[in-house]
Parts: sequence; C-alpha cells; structure tokens
Amino acid sequence: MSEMTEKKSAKAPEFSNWGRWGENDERGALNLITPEVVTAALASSTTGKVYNLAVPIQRRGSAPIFAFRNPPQRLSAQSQSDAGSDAPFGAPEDLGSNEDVLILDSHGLTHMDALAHVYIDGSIYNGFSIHDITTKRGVPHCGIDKVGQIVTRGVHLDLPRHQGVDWLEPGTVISSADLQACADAQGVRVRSGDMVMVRTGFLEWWRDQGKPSMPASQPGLGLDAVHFFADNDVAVVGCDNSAIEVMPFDQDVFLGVHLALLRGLGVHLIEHMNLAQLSADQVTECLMVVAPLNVRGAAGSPVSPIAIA
Ligand code: UVW
Repeated sequence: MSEMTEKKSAKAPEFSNWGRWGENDERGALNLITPEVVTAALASSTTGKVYNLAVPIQRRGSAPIFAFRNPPQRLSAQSQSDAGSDAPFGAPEDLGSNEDVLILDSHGLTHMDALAHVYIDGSIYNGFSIHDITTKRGVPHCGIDKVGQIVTRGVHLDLPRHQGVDWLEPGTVISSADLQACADAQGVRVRSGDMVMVRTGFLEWWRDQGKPSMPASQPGLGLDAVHFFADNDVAVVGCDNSAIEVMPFDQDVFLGVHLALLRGLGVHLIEHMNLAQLSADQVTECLMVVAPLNVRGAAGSPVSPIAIA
C-alpha cells in the first residue's frame, strides 16, 4: 500500500497554522507540547487524585449518539459456554477464558477527532488532499495514528459553576470572552501547549431530561471562541457535549468550529468528556494523559482521558 503525498494548492483558512511546523506536518498544535511543557505540567498535579474522564462504553445511557453512528457493541467471543473446547490441546476440562469482540464507532462516546476528521474545499489540515483518502485505506495523513501519546497540563473551564447554574441551556453560544472570564475567575492563565476542557453541564442536563436521543440543541463553542484557543496556543480542546460546538451551529456555519480548530489550527478535539467529577472537586488545573488507540488510517479513536489533580 503506497502512501501518496498528493497536495493541492488549497487556500489556507482564516484561522491557520498551516506551514507553521513544516509543510509535511501532520500533528498540528500537538507540536506545542514540548519537553519543557510536559515537565512544567507535572507541577499542576498537587493532590494525586486520579480521574477517568471517559463515559462508560455501553449501548445506551452514557451519552447521546448521532443517528448516523452506531451504539457500541460488546459481544462475547468466548465464555464458559465454550468450556472444554481446549481439552483436545491438553487443557483441563474446568479451565476456560472469557473474551469479547468490540464493535465501536471511532467517533461515538468519549473520543478524539484526528486532524483528518473534517474537510472542505478538497483538503484537511495543512492542505493535504482528501483525494488520498479511500474507505479501504483510511486517511494516509493526519490520522489518529499520528497523535501518539499526550501528556500536558489540563485546564478545566467550568462555565456552569462560574455562572452559578447547573448547566448552560441548550443552544447557548460560548464566546472567547466567556472563556476568558471563567479562566480569570478561576485564577488560571492558559498557556501554550495546554489541553483546555470546557464544561457546559450538557451531560448532566441530558440525564436530567431522561436521556433523549441526540438533542438538536446543545450548548457549545461559537465561532468567536476559536480566538481564545488560537491566541493562547492551546494544543487540544475537550468538551462534555456531543460536537464541541454549539448546536444548531453558530451563525449557521456547518461544523464551523470543527473546521477552524481541526483543519485550520491543527487542534485535536475530544468530545463527550465526563467533567462532572472535576467540577464536584473544583479541579481547575491538572496533569492530563491521553493515548488514543494507534489505529492506522483512522480519523478518530475512543479515548479514556486521565486527569491527575
Ligand atoms: C461530528 O463531526 C458532528 O462529530 P464529532 O466531531 O463528534 O466526531
């Protein structure tokens, strides 16, 4: 399987890190996480309490799933019902094993979007052509396999707590000023290479509503919020809602925030983060560790982001 490197003369978008780390760069703002950023991030862990920010992987009830995606399935591949099957190979009759087959959409529950996730005008981040991409091979450029492992400082911007509400109402558009006001109130200054996690309270609202199928309206980032991440050189953005950005889309720009962050700035995204425990414990800064599955050619991966407060 040859790796084509076809590149079209795509026009760089308004928000752009294209070329900043070289014309062949496929990792985008992850380049901001230098060894100095990693060692400085270690100091943001003060209590040693560890949080798993993923929702459970189960068919229903963890988070809403878009209708064009499938709920995850765990099927038993082997169980006590197969007991004795290894006896012909010398295994004792009462010895067996339990194993599963997992069928997971890469972008279902808590997941990371690779930079190849969204395209427009024939290209993804850094101008790589979408014509390299095939269903059999997947994405040869900017896939989740280019991420590796992420260790950096996490900044949790808890908007509902800052605004004195349980959650932001569906359709609330979050601006740069909202993010800055929350950071100021929390006494935290966002630094280059940070992972910023924005809590909207959406998952708590969704549970309170009796877990409806994908609500058409959710609070989330508006187009203006992109300035906050660009100005602060943020490496990764996470959110507890389904698409990072507000739904319906801000100013009717379809996937506008996805395009600006992933395609323009090369900022990876994590959706459906479970931020409730960080909120309960009022954690605003922590050490973050995220390792997506190293799936060659995938445009995203389920993740279990680990926060160490
Ligand atoms: C969409 O693209 C709507 O979804 P996600 O970014 O959650 O994978």
